[in-house]
Amino acid sequence: MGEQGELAAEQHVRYIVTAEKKKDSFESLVMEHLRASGAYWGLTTLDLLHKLHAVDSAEVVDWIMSCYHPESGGFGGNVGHDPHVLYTLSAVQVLCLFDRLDVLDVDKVADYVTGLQNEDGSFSGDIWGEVDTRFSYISICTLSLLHRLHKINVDKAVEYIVSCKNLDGGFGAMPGGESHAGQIFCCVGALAITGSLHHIDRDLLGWWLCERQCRDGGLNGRPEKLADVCYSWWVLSSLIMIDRVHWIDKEKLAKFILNCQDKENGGISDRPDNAVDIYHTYFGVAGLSLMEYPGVKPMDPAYALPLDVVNRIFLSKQQ
Ligand code: GRG
Repeated sequence: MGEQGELAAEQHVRYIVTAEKKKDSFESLVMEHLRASGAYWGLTTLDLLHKLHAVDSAEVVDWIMSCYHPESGGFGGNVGHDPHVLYTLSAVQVLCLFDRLDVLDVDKVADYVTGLQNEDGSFSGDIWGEVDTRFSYISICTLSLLHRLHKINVDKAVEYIVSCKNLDGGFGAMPGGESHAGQIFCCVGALAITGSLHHIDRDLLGWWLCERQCRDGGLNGRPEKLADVCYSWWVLSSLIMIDRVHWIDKEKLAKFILNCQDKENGGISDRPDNAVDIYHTYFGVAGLSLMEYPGVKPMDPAYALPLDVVNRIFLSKQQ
């Protein structure tokens, strides 16, 4: 592939809008079980590129609500799929993008999330009980966006996250779990939202995170692994939250992301010359947003939503 050049924003918008319509494609098949998250990735990318109006908001909101389970208060990843906190956050994030939280029974959704907190402060992802720091972040982020953080035991939630901190300054999926950039985003994000960042040794964690930059300029998720565009988000957002983002060579990282574009048909892949998908398209554009790339809206590193959307939620009247 030749020179990376600039962000092919128009092509990426076209790729996202048309990917949604290709119902029989390979991509829509692998996306079937996590379509609510796919909607969040695609729609946030459109918003970052100032093109959210390219989709029919009423249609999206109707579809999101068809994934809702009124008896539990949770959302499934697709119509007829079981509820899970991951898709509940994606649904709430999509509704935030369109400023349509009014369609929710906010307390019912908040009670679904609250009911998944365990005695030790951790969170399960659904009724089947898997515990992971991803679910701590997801629950805390969802409840905060709904102005319902007070419904959980925040002190216990924070205590559990801190118990997943490692000697290298990073965080894992559970106590003693290996540090991984994705889990670090979740733990740092949850601590940021709850005002608990003082539990982090910023220099130690910042050092571990900036060592994720590989020779090709891209970031990996843990030592000895290949760079992947998605870590541009997980690592940069964490570095921003602990105020150490200047330890990364932004120019080299931006080049790496831009080199992963399909400049003709749109979309971004995990690394140069691989097949594009909506997940890496989102995290590539989101990474560029965190580096203040021209023409891309700024993002909030903790809520993983455009900054203007987050400001609208927290500056508006409490529901
Ligand atoms: C709202 C942005 C947002 C997220 C919601 C689901 C979630 C919360 C966070 C997931 C964080 C996470 C664990 C990300 C990592 C995803 C990933 C690429 C895992 C791959 O792990 P390996 O071991 O890959 O297959 P490596 O790169 O380590 O070889």
